Amino acid sequence: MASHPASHPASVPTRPRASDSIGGAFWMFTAIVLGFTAAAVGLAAFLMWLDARGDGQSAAAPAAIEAPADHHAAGTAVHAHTTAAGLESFAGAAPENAQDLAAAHKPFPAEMPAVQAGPLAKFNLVLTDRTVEVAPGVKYSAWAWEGGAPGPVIHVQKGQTVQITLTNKGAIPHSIDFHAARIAPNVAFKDVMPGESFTFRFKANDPGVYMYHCGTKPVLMHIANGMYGAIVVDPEAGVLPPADHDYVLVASEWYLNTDGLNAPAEFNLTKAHARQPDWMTFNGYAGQYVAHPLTAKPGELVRFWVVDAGPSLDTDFHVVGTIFDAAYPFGDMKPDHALHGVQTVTVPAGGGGVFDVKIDEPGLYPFVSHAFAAVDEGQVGLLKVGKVDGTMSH
Ligand SMILES: [Cu+2]
Repeated sequence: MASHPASHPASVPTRPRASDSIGGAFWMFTAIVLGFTAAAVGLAAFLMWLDARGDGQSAAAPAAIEAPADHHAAGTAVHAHTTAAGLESFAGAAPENAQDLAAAHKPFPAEMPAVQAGPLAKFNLVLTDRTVEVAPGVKYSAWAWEGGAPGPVIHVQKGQTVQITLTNKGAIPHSIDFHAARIAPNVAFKDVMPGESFTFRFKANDPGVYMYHCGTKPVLMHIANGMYGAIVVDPEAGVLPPADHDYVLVASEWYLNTDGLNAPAEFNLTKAHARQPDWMTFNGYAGQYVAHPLTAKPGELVRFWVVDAGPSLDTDFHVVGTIFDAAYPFGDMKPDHALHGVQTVTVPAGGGGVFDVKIDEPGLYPFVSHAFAAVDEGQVGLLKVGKVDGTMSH
């Protein structure tokens, strides 16, 4: 695809208009949903974008990454070279049947599961080495969970005791670090050997939405390989206005050593250090909620519980076409700390945030990381409000 001839922007007809300058990948995914007969429009923009990225590749580039010892002489120019990196990007790689694969993909369930009854909530988490798909037709050799990446959403009530049993079916030691816990890490987050299980408990006293992840070294690699998930700790009843829909989104990046189209790609440490992902996703798969939108009825309160698993990039959460009625930055759930009427809120790597929207007008409302490279790399979904002509029924 990188050899696709460059197209002039003027050759792209009837590019859809929107309040945001939305990238090629977004329109490719959107085209699937909206049923544009001109799906090629999005694809053409997408290929142009790929070509632009391809221009940055050169044999000389790796030398630029090896920064010279004389930092004063290097100045900002070398820095710019480093961030441009010249690393080979596989962003946007897609087989010819990508649209069919996107439609056939079973999306990660974003709906928050129910809380278990009683004072003790028990969860079994099983780690395993498995191939996952991170985008249509793009396979990745992950260290993940039995269901893929992210791991299952854990939902508890403030005051519950949480019992975690971690079973390691992988080939190397792993562990689990719960950001919602106040507990000695050397005791609870210790390495679990292959074939073994480990159980620990903590009391969920702090409401919010938190990351959990493998904390075994090198942590960057264990997280980038898929070993993360979200835990929601509900505040006491009555603290938050009741939501009609609770959707959990785990943002993350994928760093690939190949395009993953023929054989599974593996982790690329150089790209991870350069923070140059190939794909960025909500719940592990590029654009899955574009092909399979989340839904609400007009006027309903939709609450997004967002975790950014990283491993390294922030998520600038934004819903196109509306404004947050309430935002709980960093997952601070105290109502008098909430923000109102704000457009975009950063969710830091390793952090969370909670966002309420109430949309009256039927339509398709994209939710994105408004750091727009993330959108081109797959961190985009749709909230379908009410009945929208020309979209799938669900
Ligand atoms: Cu691990």
